[in-house]
Amino acid sequence: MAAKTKNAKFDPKQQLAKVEEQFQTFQILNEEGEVVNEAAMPDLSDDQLKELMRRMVYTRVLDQRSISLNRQGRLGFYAPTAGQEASQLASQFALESDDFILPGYRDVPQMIWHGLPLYQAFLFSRGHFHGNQMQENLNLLPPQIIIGAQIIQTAGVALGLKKKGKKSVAITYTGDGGASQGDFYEGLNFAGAYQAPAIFVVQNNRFAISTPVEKQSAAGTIAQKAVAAGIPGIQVDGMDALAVYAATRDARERAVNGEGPTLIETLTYRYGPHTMAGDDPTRYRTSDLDNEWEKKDPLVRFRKFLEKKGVWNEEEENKVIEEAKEDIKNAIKKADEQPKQKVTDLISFMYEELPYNLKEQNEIYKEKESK
Ligand SMILES: Cc1ncc(C[n+]2csc(CCOP(=O)(O)OP(=O)(O)O)c2C)c(N)n1
Ligand SMILES: [Mg+2]
Repeated sequence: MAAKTKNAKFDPKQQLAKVEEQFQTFQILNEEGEVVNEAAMPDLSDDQLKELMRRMVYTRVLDQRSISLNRQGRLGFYAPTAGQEASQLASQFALESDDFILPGYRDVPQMIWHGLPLYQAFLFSRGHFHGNQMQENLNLLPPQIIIGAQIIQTAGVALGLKKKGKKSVAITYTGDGGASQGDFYEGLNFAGAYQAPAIFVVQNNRFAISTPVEKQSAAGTIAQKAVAAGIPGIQVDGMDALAVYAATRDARERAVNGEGPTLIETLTYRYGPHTMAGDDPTRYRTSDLDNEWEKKDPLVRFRKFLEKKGVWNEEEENKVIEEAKEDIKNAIKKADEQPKQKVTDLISFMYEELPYNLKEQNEIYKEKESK
């Protein structure tokens, strides 16, 4: 018979419950646009609050227009963003321009507000390489299509910033599905070990294409996955722009002060399909669930808050909608005017010096393209 030990009473249920109770959802604005957490209110001026609203309204229009441009065959790959505006834009709003963003395919809005010209976002959608050619001073990497691959890269970019003594951070975005990838754990662990100034945002929109988050993981929250990496993690109401901003700003401050990385889980929802490639959300989501989340809408909530403060009104909003439509029209025109991409461009952009086999191919394509 095994000897009884005095202190070995181990209660696995208690252990998990104790971890999970530390990851209550952080919220500042409730669904009615009322402040429910005054102490956590971020220090934003009225002009800054309006600017954040402007970006959310603009981005909602961009999403609607992108979907219809895609249907007309004028855009290519497109992953809808409506519903995720607070999660995407309020986190980007907490950054400085020298911070690096390593986005996923759904994160084009953050890239635009970090400085990517709109016509280049459209070129990215069309698979044109110029969409991924960032201007020298633009701290953006191209959107990653391979799920989770940018997590490890972010740990590396952040470590590089630290080694160079920069007071800036690397931030990355992935989804609930991305948090199931091996790369996710490696990236968090590495960034924790080196106390790299990284922010890992998991936009938990509850589905990885058609797979619900409950089937992805036994963990009660994604935020708690930070614990095993020895870094702070927080679950945020991702439909609440102020909470997302505050959590990201705090994470940034800790990172630049040498206190290492943070994992932020934003609870959000995508109203549209996964991408415009043809999935049908009605086959994996109920209309009850859609309705439940649409009631939490980030624009509605923030609008109510700003209107009560007397800094936003319908006229203001209509101005933004018109401005967005005009910008989109001009950007599509500019994208249309770009020269078609050539195979020789792709080859020469990839290498400083061409390997012999590509030299041969380059010559063949040069010949073809000259005709
Ligand atoms: C490594 C890898 N596996 C599978 C895919 C195919 N795929 C594309 S998107 C996606 C779901 C991702 O879901 P999630 O991480 O929750 O992000 P969301 O699209 O919801 O924003 C999958 C499985 C991929 N692109 N890369
Ligand atoms: Mg998802």
